[in-house]
Amino acid sequence: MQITAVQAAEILKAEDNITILTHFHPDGDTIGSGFALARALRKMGKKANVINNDEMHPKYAYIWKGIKKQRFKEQFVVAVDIATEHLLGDRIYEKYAGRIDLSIDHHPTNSFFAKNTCLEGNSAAAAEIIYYVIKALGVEIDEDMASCIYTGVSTDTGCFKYRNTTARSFYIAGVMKDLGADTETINEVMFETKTRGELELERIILENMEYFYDNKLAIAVITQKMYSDTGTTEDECEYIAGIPRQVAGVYVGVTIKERKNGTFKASVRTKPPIDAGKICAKFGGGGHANAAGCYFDGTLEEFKEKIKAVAGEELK
Ligand SMILES: [Mn+2]
Repeated sequence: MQITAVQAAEILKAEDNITILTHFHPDGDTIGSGFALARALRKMGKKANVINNDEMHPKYAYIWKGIKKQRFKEQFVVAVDIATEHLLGDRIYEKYAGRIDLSIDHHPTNSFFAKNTCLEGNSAAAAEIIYYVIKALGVEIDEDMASCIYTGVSTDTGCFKYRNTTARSFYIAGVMKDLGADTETINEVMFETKTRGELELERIILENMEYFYDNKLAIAVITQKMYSDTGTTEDECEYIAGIPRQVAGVYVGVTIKERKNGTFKASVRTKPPIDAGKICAKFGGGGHANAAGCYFDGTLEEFKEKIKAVAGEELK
């Protein structure tokens, strides 16, 4: 059933011994939302843990600072920032699929897998909804919770630069700042800091980037060898998908990544009026108007040629 943030809070008020699940390859929004909620529930005297399928990047460590796993017999399960159960990751999926009580999410593609779903498809981040849930719980938001929520909103909006950013995103960020969120440090860690390996990977990618159709299409390629040569991982380098579109005049920026199993994934970023989701749908993928993704089984050259052709149609 579709419910509001206030109704989600009413349900949570009546529950205890709560497990909060994040999505696999956890990002700032799913972790920030999960721990903000866990901190709020604990402040109410309830027991709550956040459980992840994959390890969380140490750059987010301030989010779980001071939080230790609690021992309890689980009675209620919440999923945050998760559109479908498969995004839980294999290990968590096996244990929790079919038994999630509450989903708090902002993906319009949410499959309503939970008993109750608090879905706001226009919300830039799940953390925005979490803010209203915590408010409705009646918990006073402390500095740590404020930093968690700010992290979710700022990372999912690319530091308030993406088109999903709304007045409400700025408003909530402002409230979090007032409540003590360490916005300077968070912005520096999330948006200003790169490892030498990441910069080296960027250099290799830029050297090999290809341009087509009067520079309206740019294609970058990342191979597994590039990750190993630079000591980087796919997870850390998600942001690289945004680089081809940064070039002035580029309407379609494509980043093709070789996966560990030898197949390929493309991240497509576009500027209006070009629809990234439409391009990726031709390959069985999907996403938003400005950012989407798809997979391909053939060779790199075949994939490049096909994407070039599909993008060419859109750019006509
Ligand atoms: Mn999100």
